[in-house]
Amino acid sequence: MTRSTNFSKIARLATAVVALSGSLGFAGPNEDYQEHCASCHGEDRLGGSGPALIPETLRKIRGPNLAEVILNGRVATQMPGFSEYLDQGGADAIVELLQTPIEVLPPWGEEEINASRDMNPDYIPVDAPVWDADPMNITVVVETGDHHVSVLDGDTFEVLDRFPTPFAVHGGPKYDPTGRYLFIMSRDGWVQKYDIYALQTVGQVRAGLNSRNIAMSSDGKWLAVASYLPNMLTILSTEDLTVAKVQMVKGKDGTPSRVAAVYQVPPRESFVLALKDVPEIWEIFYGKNPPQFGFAHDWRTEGLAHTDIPFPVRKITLPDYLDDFFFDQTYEYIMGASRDGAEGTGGQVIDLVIGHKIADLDLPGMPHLSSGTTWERNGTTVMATPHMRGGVVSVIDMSTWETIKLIEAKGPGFFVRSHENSKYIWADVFFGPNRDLMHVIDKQSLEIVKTLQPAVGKTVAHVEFTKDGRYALVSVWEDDGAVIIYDAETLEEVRRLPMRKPSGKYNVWNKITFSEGTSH
Ligand code: DHE
Repeated sequence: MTRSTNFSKIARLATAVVALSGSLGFAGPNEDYQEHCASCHGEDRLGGSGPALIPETLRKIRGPNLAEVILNGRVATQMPGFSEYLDQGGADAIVELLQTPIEVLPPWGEEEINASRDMNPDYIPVDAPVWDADPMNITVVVETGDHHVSVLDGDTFEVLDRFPTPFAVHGGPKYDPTGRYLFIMSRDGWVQKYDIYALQTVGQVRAGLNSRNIAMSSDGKWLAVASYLPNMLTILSTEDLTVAKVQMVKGKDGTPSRVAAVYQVPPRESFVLALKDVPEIWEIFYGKNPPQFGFAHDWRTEGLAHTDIPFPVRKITLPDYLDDFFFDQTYEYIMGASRDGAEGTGGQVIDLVIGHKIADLDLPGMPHLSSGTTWERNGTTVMATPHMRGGVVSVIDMSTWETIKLIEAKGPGFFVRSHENSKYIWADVFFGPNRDLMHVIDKQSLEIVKTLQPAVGKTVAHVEFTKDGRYALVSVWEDDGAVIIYDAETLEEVRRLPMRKPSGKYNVWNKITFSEGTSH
């Protein structure tokens, strides 16, 4: 990739420039930043060949760790150490600067996004996979430890490829509907397209400056990118990563809003946006015949037909903020909650067809709805969601929207996962002293049947299944971590694959067939 090539050149150049200018000591954080960091991370801290250094993207790395990276570099990346030129005080002062929000953002619209496109000149498309595995049982593993993705054969668990990604990937990568192309997004707004058949990166583009997640259209033509900075949704052509539309987001009263997340709604051929700063959700249609419900009036007043307007917008006003969603399997109902909500503020159910709230949800402790899972129980569909505060997993009856059970867990969790062919749901305990535990819960009795402790003292989280649900893949979420493969029936460990801080895992079949057990 040209980006990493440029990156290493620039990093070496930056180091050389600093070396030539001699030891600079502590000149003040702004001067030190420009001297040592700007050539890779941008004069404005919004990134260049290196990632953006702004609080929004650095929040995961605590102050002392950041100073350590500045002084000693980051192993297995292009980031060199600067201890020769900076003392601890100088590094600490730069950290303080990096943790200060940027007041004025540079323009980042269609022109800038298109100009950032970086297509791989060495990419050669292939007619068929260059490997021998079942294309529907490929699973990708995001390794956040050194910013790579591993491509696994879901039958043999052989690693077919391991390729570099942009810095700090977040949210689920998305497959196109054939399962051939993978799209990955970093918190810096970079979107990478990877061809699984050819095991090659096709290219990348910076669709936002600080982004949240991506969603694929059901026809595979469009990729929507939700961003905090700027407040916008970018719609890219999946073919060549060019911009199809930049939709700035302002609530009905003109308040600008960050886009917390975007999801696809296949039956309606639309994307639905969770908004952080206004009590609205937006639906943006990409299909030829969008349903005729309550579109924003801007396109109607222009006197144009549906089909003349690319990506018409429908804005739904809500009684409360909703920035975390879960869709039922029909995609008619949205279960939503606000992440900023205090404990016990609950959530709402919105009927997307009529655009109204139809029920309240009784949910304690900051639910993480986008990580929920559904299944059939006693003739009705139920949904389980973890909570990021309070140690329970809530189970909700999706016909009455009532909470039917609070399953006591050993602490707050992040992800709950299952598969149609499994009788269990798996719930991690991501936060607190018991973060090395993983609960396995019976889908019918709603009782914990086993609590696994795969690596004592290490964070264990996020589960994905193989295509047939026979094996469950669990992350040991540490830099010297692993993906552990369990027999999903006997709950015995089958194999352990060493990985660098593996986070999410994503199976082609489970994703493109919208398995009820996993996120879409
Ligand atoms: Fe995530 C998915 C939001 C913090 C790892 N996370 C999602 C999604 C949303 C979201 C909206 C679903 C989108 C999708 O996959 O398309 N996450 C948020 C937050 O608001 C929150 C709490 C704070 C933030 O600053 O973003 C947050 N998330 C984290 C983390 O700290 C995690 C654990 C580590 C990290 O990488 O930052 C994390 N989030 C993940 C992962 C998924 C995810 C691995 C995809 C799960 C899946 O199976 O689909």
